[in-house]
Parts: sequence; structure tokens; C-alpha cells
Amino acid sequence: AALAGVVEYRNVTFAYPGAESPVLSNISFTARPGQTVAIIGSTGAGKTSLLSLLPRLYDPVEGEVLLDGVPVSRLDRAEITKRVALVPQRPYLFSGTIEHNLRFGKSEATDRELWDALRVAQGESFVRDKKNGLDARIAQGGTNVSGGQRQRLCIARALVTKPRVYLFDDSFSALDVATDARLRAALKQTTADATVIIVAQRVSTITEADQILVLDNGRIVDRGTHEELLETSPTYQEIVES
Ligand code: DUT
Ligand code: MG
Repeated sequence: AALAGVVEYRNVTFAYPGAESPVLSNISFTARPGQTVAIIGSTGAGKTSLLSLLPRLYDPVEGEVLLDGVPVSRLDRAEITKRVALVPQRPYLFSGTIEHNLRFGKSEATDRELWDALRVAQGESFVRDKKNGLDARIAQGGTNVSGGQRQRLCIARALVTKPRVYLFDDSFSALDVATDARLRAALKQTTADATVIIVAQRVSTITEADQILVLDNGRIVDRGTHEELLETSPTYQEIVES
């Protein structure tokens, strides 16, 4: 159970270095293995900032982020990276082959594991269609693949590391609705025992989440399941209708 992947934010307040006002105030929630916690809220609400505190891209100014009961401030980044995979909002690909890009973070993965990850991420067919397959070149910044392909390669990269915790920051926005649905169905199976925290724009992506946190101006203003929030949260209703 030591490597279970329980994530807890405890009264977390965060301001960017040098900034006066916090972008996150008094954030508390727990996400457990087997659960999906979704974060929704308008642009600038603080969703990306919230995710960034778990892999310690930044540290809170107050409160604590805990991984399996241990404050992440006591863990080094390499240790966190083994257990937590963040798929960033602007997925990053570097100059090199598809294989290099997928192995980034877990160099000892087998080809079989790379293809398994691509299959789940709905990237298998476009990689297979490339003349050189896994050896096909990616340009710096991934400029020679589409935004949706970039997202799928970055999701596959996260899957290759087989983490206990997945953080998806708006990772499905560049996908068409059908691919989005297929990918999420496949992910649901693969990540069934993991802890999943997902930032989403489309409500359809998160209706099945165990808990949805509605973030507004750096605060969790409402929380609950999709059905509960439809009844209780005007902010959520606005998002659903938008
Ligand atoms: N912010 C900074 N510095 C940064 C990043 C963000 O000051 O390096 C500010 C901008 C914004 C707030 O923090 O006022 C929250 O930004 P965040 O990127 O966390 O918002 P979001 O909810 O992820 O917005 P979006 O839906 O546009 O991705
Ligand atoms: Mg964001």
C-alpha cells in the first residue's frame, strides 16, 4: 500500500513567485486509487496551476500536497516522476524519433510496451501508417504532427511509465468526439487501478468522474458528481450550458 497513489491536497494556497495575490486559495481534496477526480472551470481559474503542485513544478505557499501520506516537499522530483505522470496542456515533443519521444521518462520500456501504450492512446494507426513507424522523425516541438497526434503521443508517453497517478491537463481537447470517446474508454480500462486527475473543457469528458471539483478564481466553489452538481451548482450549470 506504500505505493498506492493516494493524492491529498490539504488547505493549499499558491501564488506564483513574485506575484502578490494567490491563484489558488485553500484547496482541499483527496483522490484515491481507482478514482477519477475531474477539475473544471473557466480559463484562468487555476486548473493547470493546481496540477503543477503535485510534480513540484511549484510549491504551495501554504498547506500541503501529499502523496501516499507523505508531503511531496519531502520527496525528490525523480521519486515523484516514477509515481506521477503529468500530460501537460501544451504537450511537448522534441526533435527525435517517435520512439525517443515515447521512451522519454522510461528508457527501458520494450517495443511491445510502446505499442501497447499507443494502442490505448489511439495513436497506433497513425504511427503504423508512417513509413518508418516508431523510427519516424518528430520535428522540434512536434510541428510535423497534428495537435491531436501530439496529444495522443504525450498520453502514450505517460502510459509507458505505468505511474500510480495520472494528471491529464485538457489532454483530449484537440481530439474529435469519436476519438475522444474511444481513447477514454481504453484509458478507463488501463488506468482502472490508478488515481486519475483530469482537467477538462468538455463536460462530456468528465460526466463519469467520481468527483468533480468546480474551480472558480482559484477556489473550489462546488464539488460532487455530475448529477449532484447539475442540481446544486449554478457555476457548473453555466459551464454545462456554455
Ligand atoms: N499564471 C501566472 N503565471 C504562470 C501561469 C499562470 O501568473 O506561469 C496565472 C494566470 C491565471 C492564473 O495564474 O490568472 C491561473 O492560471 P492557470 O494556467 O492555472 O489557469 P487554467 O485554469 O489552467 O486556465 P486555462 O483553462 O486557460 O488553461
Ligand atoms: Mg490550463
